[in-house]
Amino acid sequence: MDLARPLLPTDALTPPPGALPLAGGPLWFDRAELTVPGAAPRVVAAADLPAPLRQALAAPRAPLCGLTLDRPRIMGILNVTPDSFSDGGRFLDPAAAVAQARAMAAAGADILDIGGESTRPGAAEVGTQQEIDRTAPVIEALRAAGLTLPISIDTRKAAVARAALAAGADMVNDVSGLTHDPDLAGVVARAGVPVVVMHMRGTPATMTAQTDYADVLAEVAQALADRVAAARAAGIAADRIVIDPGIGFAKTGAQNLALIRGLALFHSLGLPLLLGASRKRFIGTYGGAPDPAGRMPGSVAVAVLGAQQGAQILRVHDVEETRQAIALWRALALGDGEE
Ligand code: HH2
Repeated sequence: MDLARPLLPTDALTPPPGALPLAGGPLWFDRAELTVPGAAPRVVAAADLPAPLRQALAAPRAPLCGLTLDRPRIMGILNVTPDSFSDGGRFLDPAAAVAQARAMAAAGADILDIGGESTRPGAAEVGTQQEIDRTAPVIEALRAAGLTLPISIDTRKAAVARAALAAGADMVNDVSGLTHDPDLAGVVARAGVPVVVMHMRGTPATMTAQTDYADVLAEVAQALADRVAAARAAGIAADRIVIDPGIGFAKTGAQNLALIRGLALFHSLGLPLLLGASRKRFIGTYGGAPDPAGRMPGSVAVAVLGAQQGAQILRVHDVEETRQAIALWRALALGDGEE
């Protein structure tokens, strides 16, 4: 497929003539690196891009669960698990989970992502009933407590998604990109809810051995385009699909860097883009932070770089720190909130 990586300025205050908006938002580009199969990449003026690519890059994205996507939205992570790599065991008690969810909402989260199964490298699969028992009561309790924020269920399983949606969740986040459970796409389609389609290879237990890519950016983009086509064939509306390159899922540290550096390429698919890098291993590797709990500063830096490349959703553990950093980036780069 043809792909183009818009070259985004760090100072986006004044668009020059001929600039196109990125995804209908405040960022813009007037040049892009165009990759056509069989030819070397070349930088072209935005006006010289093939019309379908121009349209995909520039068109506004549909709102997600009522949230406009003309600015980066913060998805706060809540893992109701004993073994998640960063917050495992802290929120297994439903009361602790509810308190953490409310704290993230107060800190400025736009969406909460609730998961009952760790998908860290090497993790074993959790039984369906156990995953439901961990997540559905927490979602129910949050709704009973009056929390109105959109809630996403982080699961690979149709039955878990069904229970979460019945309990009050609004969207589904599947790290397997609708490949793990053949029934999940149908559940999403029938419910008419948004879904995050993430890229990975293999399973959390096997993925670390599947990092053989000739061109990680192009291959992940093509694989995501294939999964989006499958989702649409299963009846999921195009304006309900979010894509995610899956940082750390069947990727080496260097491949994670390449994906984040070239992140804007994924706007070629014409869909909202989610970046999930928070506290992951590569942040420890490049930031000299062996303990996941000490990776907040590097995670915030990566979130800002993701926002600069137009990622519409940032999936993070540290909501307040990320919100503050993004607010400063918006003030500096876009003049947002200037008096
Ligand atoms: N990463 C994790 C889990 N779910 N979903 C999306 N869409 N994108 C991601 O990058 C992503 C995700 C892994 O992180 P975490 O939830 O913190 O850990 P664990 O899987 O150990 O629970």
